[in-house]
Amino acid sequence: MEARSGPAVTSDADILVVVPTYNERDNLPVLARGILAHPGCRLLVVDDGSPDGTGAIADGLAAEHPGRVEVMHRTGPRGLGRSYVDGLRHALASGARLIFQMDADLSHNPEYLPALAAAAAQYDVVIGSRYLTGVSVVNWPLHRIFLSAFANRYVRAVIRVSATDCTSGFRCWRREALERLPLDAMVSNGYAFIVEMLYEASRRGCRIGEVPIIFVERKQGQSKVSGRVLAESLIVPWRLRFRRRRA
Ligand SMILES: Nc1nc2c(ncn2[C@@H]2O[C@H](COP(=O)(O)OP(=O)(O)OP(=O)(O)O)[C@@H](O)[C@H]2O)c(=O)[nH]1
Ligand SMILES: [Mg+2]
Repeated sequence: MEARSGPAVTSDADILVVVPTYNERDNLPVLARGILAHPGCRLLVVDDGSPDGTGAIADGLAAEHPGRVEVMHRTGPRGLGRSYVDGLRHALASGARLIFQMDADLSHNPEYLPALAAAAAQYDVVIGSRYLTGVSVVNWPLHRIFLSAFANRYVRAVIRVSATDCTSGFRCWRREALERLPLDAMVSNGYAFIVEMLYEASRRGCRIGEVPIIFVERKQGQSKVSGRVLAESLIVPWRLRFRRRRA
């Protein structure tokens, strides 16, 4: 992946990209190359003991790019939310000015990093949105498009956030905004964590911006989205709303 022209990410930008991985051995090296093509970017891989050896591949990348690639090897219960809590805490401790979250499966193209980083000059959090200009997804069957579009409308209505893509996992945070989130008190362990972060940011008055991205369905490896994960995604928005009302 080559960097497309766009606003420059300068070498002193101090950007850390946090990428949770579970069985992404074929995708991770390609993603890392795309991220490291931007001089100001570092990569933190948060691997959940992937049985396919993704953790060892990440260690190889860290050895190849000292100071630019770091790896957290998690043990104990796995989960996207849990991995993000650990990874984002580490990102804040590392002093990064901008902190990205993105998937490892090449659905999120690192070519968009500069555009999201540039928008973070005006917003506290910038979302890479699939729905800002119609529906920008590649290789999704029709039922998947409907499911995602429905999920987004549902989430927006329940948590009352106006962003077009509340479930996108491609985001850029200013560190001051991330510091305000209650990372220790999040209720979701899985994919709903993405929604919960946005809800908490919105409640705290963060300015939420969006940049259009084209999302490409994964070609290698398997999705980890299960029925349980989907159920959590339906329930968590309501939990958030009513928990806060009582609080
Ligand atoms: N550390 C960690 N990462 C995870 C876990 N589950 C998923 N991931 C990572 O989270 C990202 C998103 O997971 P996907 O399975 O692609 O989920 P998705 O993008 O919603 O679903 P697809 O569109 O079907 O790919 C990928 O980088 C996964 O490797 C987990 O339990 N722990
Ligand atoms: Mg995916």
